[in-house]
Amino acid sequence: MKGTLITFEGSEGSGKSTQIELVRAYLKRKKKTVLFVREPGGVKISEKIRDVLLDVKNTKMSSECETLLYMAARAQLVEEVIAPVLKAGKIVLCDRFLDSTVAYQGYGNGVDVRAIKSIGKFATQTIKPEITFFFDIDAKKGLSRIKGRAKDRIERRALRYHNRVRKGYTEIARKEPGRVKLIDANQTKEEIFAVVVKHIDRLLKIH
Ligand code: T5A
Repeated sequence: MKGTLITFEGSEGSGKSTQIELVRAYLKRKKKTVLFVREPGGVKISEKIRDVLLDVKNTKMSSECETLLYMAARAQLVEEVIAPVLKAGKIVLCDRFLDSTVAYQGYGNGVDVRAIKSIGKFATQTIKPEITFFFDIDAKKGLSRIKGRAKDRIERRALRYHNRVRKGYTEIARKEPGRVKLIDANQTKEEIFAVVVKHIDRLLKIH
């Protein structure tokens, strides 16, 4: 792949969407062509799967079904958008990717992580991010940042679930320090962006 995939990860309220917006605006100023997508979603079929996944009425969804639906949404997004855009040599910013399934369904829900990685290779066509930002925040603090919003099916889960998700992300970052940049999300938006932009500049050779 000629292009560059950059992913943004973190638990609820970690501020990754905020940072993506800042990165998008920054790269636009630098005259870079950037495509932004989110997971689950980003294309019509995947947005429909997103509705099923996040619907609070789907209380009976099994962990296996949940895992496969996240993967199905990802497979469609990769095929329709991510793979062709990367082949064309462009930059893709993705709000969540395979690491989310490892953290939320694997560490959070106890689904076999090896199975997730194996199905993940199939769903992503073995595409991996060049760099992944993991915005690390205490789960309780993150949830308090979004307490004014209507909670979706995943956000409604108990604090101990969100603590396991955070632990999962920490493990992912520990195992792949070259790709995954652990960033303390307990700083101001500007302080966090200053760290992020240094990595972006180095990766994309922006001077
Ligand atoms: N999921 C997803 C899985 O379980 N498995 C998977 O494989 C995938 C792909 C998606 C849900 O699906 C789950 C994870 C999620 O639960 P979503 O609606 O897309 O749901 O939600 P999120 O991805 O969690 O994204 P959000 O936009 O809701 O939250 P963010 O990105 O964490 O946070 P953000 O930037 O919106 O900020 C939250 C609040 O904090 C403030 C912001 O202004 C905002 O009010 N804020 C800060 N406040 C203080 N200091 C800072 N530094 C701040 N930065 C932001």
